[in-house]
Amino acid sequence: MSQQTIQLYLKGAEANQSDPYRKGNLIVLPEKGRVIVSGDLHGHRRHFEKIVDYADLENHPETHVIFQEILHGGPEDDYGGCLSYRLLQDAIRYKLLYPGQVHILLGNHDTAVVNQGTVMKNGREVNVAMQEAMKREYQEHFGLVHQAMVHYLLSQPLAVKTPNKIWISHSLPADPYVESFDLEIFNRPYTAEDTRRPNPVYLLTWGRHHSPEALCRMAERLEVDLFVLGHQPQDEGWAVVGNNTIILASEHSHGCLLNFELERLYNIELLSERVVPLASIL
Ligand SMILES: [Mn+2]
Repeated sequence: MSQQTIQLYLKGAEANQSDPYRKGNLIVLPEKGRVIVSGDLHGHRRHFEKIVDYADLENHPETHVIFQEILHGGPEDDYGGCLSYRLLQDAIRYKLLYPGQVHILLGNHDTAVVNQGTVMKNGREVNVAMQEAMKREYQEHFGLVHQAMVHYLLSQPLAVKTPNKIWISHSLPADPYVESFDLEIFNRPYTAEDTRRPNPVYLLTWGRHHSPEALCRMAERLEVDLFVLGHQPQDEGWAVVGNNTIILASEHSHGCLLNFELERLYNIELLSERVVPLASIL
């Protein structure tokens, strides 16, 4: 059982590194096809399943599905331990079935797992709670399972870039860091150290409250027109920020996904029309 789990994480890491669209830490998507983007899932299995059904990858070989922030939240064991690591494992299995079509991005909760820190969600500590559940499940093998999980998390790409100039990442550096943010992080292998404050992966995944001006400047620096982000909770499931950014959330009953084509040009209005409430998918 523990051996299989360790193997799953190692195979998932290999699949991330050998993703046919991976260039450095980016996924650079091709000229043609469809993209389905999930916002934060935080253990929401039903929405994960809906996205999998909606994408129907088996019958749509040119469709790509992007996930982020799968951990921390959702079902608990009898002792209040967080079981979201099981949803991540299922997402890795999905990637292994469709390695060139499923792309799972690094989120800040992943960095909390890497650094074994505490992290709060809705007023509750979730990272130690997840470790406790994993200890109950994997017993004396917990250390090796956790190590394999960290290895997997650090293999994840940081962002997706499309030919029609849309950038998808968990977040972006907050306003004070927009100018100084080191874009080399997308080209060189990143390490656990990079996920710690104030290093670039930390800035990328933890940034919040971006001004419209900062989002414009970041778009210039990254040579894109539009951003699709997660990370910041959205009661309505999505929101537009400034004139170039959509923030998605997929972790609650108003959760949404985004569904767009790679061969079309979008502005923020046209892209907003491609937001789909998960409740509308039966
Ligand atoms: Mn987040």
